[in-house]
Amino acid sequence: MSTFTRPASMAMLLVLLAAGMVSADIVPITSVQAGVDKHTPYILESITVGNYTIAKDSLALGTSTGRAFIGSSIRYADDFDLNTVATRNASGAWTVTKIGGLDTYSDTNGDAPDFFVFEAGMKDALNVQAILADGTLGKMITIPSTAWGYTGLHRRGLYNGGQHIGGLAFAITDLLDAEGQALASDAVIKGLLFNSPHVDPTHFSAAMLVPEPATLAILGLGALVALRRRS
Ligand SMILES: [Ca+2]
Ligand SMILES: [Ca+2]
Repeated sequence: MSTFTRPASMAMLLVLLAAGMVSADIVPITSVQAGVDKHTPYILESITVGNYTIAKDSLALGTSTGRAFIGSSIRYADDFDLNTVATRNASGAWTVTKIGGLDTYSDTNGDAPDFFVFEAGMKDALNVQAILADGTLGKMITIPSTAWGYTGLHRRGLYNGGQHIGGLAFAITDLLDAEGQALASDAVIKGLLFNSPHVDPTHFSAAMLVPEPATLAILGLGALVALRRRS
């Protein structure tokens, strides 16, 4: 009997480990502020994930490349309108780099999620790889289609018309390096590669907290004081 139970419990342990690896901080987006009275355009104002809310001011867009269906463009993922969709049909990989216009991206908000993705239909799994600082790829993680959280909005228009728009969030530490180890919280990456040929993105952004002008002024004042003291 033990010959049967041991492989079975090993298999269960592996399943639990695998599940823990991909779902630790990958969470549905629980609500959004976008558009007025659910009318288009659905201009995103803020995203809420559990008890964390991030405003548009702290969200940076990236530059998307990849294929989308004729009449739709992958760059529609790079605006704040949740109704613009990049319709995709076995379109291959979708890459996002130049987040916030910068060559590299790193965490700015501690344990809070860093990346926010929205999709029309909420039925597509999301396979994600980090594009590491040296341009190589990290190991892929698969986010199941059950991770999408419903925004309460549905896509209006020709492509994906009527489909529910869902969102999910994850952190840089959910991504893996080339050996399959989770990235450190201070990891520096170039961007993300979504190896999901059918996912229909309506928006992608990343948390990028910039110091407020008041903070900058205080920092500037501090530097000035330090210089005066030195002279
Ligand atoms: Ca973070
Ligand atoms: Ca879809």
